[in-house]
Amino acid sequence: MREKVVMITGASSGIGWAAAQKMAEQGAQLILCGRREDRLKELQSQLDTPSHILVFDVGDKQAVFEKVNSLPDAFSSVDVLINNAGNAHGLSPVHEADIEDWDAMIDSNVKGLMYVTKAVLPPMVQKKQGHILNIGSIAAKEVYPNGSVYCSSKYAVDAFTKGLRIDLNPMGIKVSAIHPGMVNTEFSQVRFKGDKNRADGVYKGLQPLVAEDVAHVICYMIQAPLHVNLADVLLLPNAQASTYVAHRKPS
Ligand code: 8X3
Repeated sequence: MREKVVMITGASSGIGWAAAQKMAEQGAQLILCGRREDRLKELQSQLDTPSHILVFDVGDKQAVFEKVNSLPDAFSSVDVLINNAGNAHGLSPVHEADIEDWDAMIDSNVKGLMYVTKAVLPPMVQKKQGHILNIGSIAAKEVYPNGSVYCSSKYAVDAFTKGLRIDLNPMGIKVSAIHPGMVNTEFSQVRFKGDKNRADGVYKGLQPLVAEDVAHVICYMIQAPLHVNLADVLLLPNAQASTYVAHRKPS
């Protein structure tokens, strides 16, 4: 990991933040991307390795390419891209859902992930080396009630990951995805628009993953030998068997 340039989108909170901390411990040089500059600066101040901040919204195509193309020389050739930015907005049946929520999810989870990947790829293709690691979800594997568009966005991430792996196979560029189940981050609060009670209810009676658990596995995936690709990792809390089945202790 030492000397590697690792770019993380959505680094201003949750899994992205924890991944940045873990990579820094391993000596990686980091490009911290997000929309909240103050949060990225706070993260940067805690890190003990060289880092560079890029403030942009992954769904803003022009900004993605401008920012990636503006990277200083020391950071301009990304070795590992962690496509983490994305979120869920709302949990409603199709006929009741807010169409703005759909746009937000498709723009960041799908189009944003694709834009950032395309922007970062040229030096990887030239070097014939690199690693793209996408943060998917159990929602990329199973569709659940009221999650049609969020699940669609994550199924798209899964399909894009598989297609990218095929396209980049001749160049030896690694492409993988990690699909977490329940992780206690800001995720549910964003999904339920700040309704903390509803968000807390998601994890009631069980021990969910925390961001550091996911970051730990991401680090492991990145540090696998060059000839090894942990291509498709489903990461669940032990209490969760599927999107439908989770063992909760009565309160
Ligand atoms: C987050 C996991 O089950 O809420 O992607 O969709 S879930």
